[in-house]
Amino acid sequence: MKIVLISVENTLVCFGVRMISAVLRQAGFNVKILFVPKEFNHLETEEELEKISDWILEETPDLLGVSLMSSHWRRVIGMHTAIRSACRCPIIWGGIHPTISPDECLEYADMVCIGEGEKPMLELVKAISEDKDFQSIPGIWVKRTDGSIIMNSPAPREDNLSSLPFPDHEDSAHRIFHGGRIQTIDDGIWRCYIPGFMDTHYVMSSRGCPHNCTYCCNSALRTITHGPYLRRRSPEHFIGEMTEIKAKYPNLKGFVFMDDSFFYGDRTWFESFCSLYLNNIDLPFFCWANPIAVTKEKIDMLVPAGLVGVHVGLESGSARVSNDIYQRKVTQDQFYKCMNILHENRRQIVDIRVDVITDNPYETEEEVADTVSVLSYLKKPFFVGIVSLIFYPKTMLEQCAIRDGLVGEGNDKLYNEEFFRYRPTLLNRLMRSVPKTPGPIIRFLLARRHSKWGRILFSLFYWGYFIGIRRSILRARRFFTLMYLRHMEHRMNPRNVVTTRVSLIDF
Ligand code: B12
Ligand code: SF4
Repeated sequence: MKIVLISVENTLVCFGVRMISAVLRQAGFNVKILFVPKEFNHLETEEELEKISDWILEETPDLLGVSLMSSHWRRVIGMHTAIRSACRCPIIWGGIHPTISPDECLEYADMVCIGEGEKPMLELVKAISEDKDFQSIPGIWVKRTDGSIIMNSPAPREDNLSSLPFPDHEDSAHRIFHGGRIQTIDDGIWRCYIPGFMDTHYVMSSRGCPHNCTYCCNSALRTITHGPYLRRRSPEHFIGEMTEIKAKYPNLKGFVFMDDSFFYGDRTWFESFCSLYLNNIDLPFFCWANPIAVTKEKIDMLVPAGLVGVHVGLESGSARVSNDIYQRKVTQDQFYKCMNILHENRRQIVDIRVDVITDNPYETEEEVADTVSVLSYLKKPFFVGIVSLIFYPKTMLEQCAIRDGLVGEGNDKLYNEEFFRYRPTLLNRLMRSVPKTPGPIIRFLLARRHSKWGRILFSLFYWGYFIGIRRSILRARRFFTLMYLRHMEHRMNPRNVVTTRVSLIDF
């Protein structure tokens, strides 16, 4: 039996399809993954869709699986329509969006997988390959030919993550739609789709999160399936995966731990992880953290092991928004304490990033100003990641927004909003300027933002700052171009120093 899995994410991280593929492959099935990465909100052209469906037709799969998040909705609909007319095999959708909005997905797909898909998908594939009934598998909803839906009970979450195989990185069985055609994935292509700036690899040691923030899908996910929610792999299992990856990609420069909050767990887990990591991996790593979980004890263990980057969420500097609207339960004191611990280790932790949510209709202008103010008191250096609030389906906050008439029910427009494109308001711009500007200047501008002169001053400052940044980028680009030219010249003619000098003058 042949299975083709499709991921439309704009990176090659794709844990979901890689896990499904690994489990099926371990059971001896023939699986291929097709990655179709694309910029946010860019739809496939007719010609591209034709190439994708032609490839699927050639592969003649017996089952086709598609993985999607809510923001992929429009693209997946387009792709589904093209594929459906070319290929008659059953199509199953899985991932976060089918999990939280199965009815909507079943208007298109034949089946959807709700929640974690390793067990349900394996049972489904076995049933289809043995020609058995596959309509009552827990975790899978099936659309009958008359359009009615069989809603099977959810499958329990996998309680022992260490019993699962490692995500599938068998590049020879994977294809990518890149440069207008379907091709195998080489080193160069890998690099194009790494989210970040260096040759890092993404891994996860846990699933779930102990918190329940109202804007986050964890608030929806924990109610949909049952079983323990926050689970962690054993340090040995996690290190085993990284050891394989390190051996496979010799140019690897580091790892990014994508756990919802890497810092949860007991002391023994961290002790064992750190010693194994140092002995077997010994590369820099980055992770995400909820400020409450960051303690001096853990930082003191993780820094010598290679911790170089931590992303923490402030989300809002207003206590009302943080507690009542987002239910974050992180006090300002806890946040500052976490930032101080990170700052004490700034020589090793070179990438400290604070995430903030803006453009929230439940937040007043004064409350956004509170966020800017909190940021302005933080010790530098740090980066700030500003994202626009998106009401993701079935989250607690989306339910409030529907109740308050801020979004219509089933309104797919909100899936297409871009997370990183925040509004160009004065406060958002001020927020963005914080890491590069002394705190007193930020607070001076903040206090005068309502007066005409304050706004003029801010414009002068912002555009000066902005132009300043652009100038530095241009300078850096010139510098690297020059270095590259010198390198090439030297390779072509090692003795020719004169032309190098000429290039220097040119620049
Ligand atoms: C790691 C991660 C990323 C990584 C990797 C994503 C990935 N798919 O691997 C990166 C950094 C690339 C990423 C990017 C984004 N992410 Co993200 N991400 C996560 C995170 C923290 C973990 C997801 C994960 O890998 N879990 C582990 C794997 C194994 O689980 P899984 O993907 O759910 O897959 C399982 C099941 O869903 C199912 N399954 C999945 N696919 C399929 C397919 C088939 C056929 C079947 C049968 C089953 C199946 O089985 C899998 C194994 O059990 C989640 C938070 C969370 N709690 O889920 C957010 C989350 C998924 N991300 C989110 C968002 C919004 C984004 C971005 C849109 C943000 C942005 N604007 O940049 C981008 C989108 C990227 C793009 N343009 O395509 C939202 C999604 C909300 C929604 N309703 O869609 C989440 C839920 C966080 C949140 N805000 O609540 N993300
Ligand atoms: S701490 Fe982060 S991952 Fe956990 S529920 Fe809150 S937003 Fe989601």
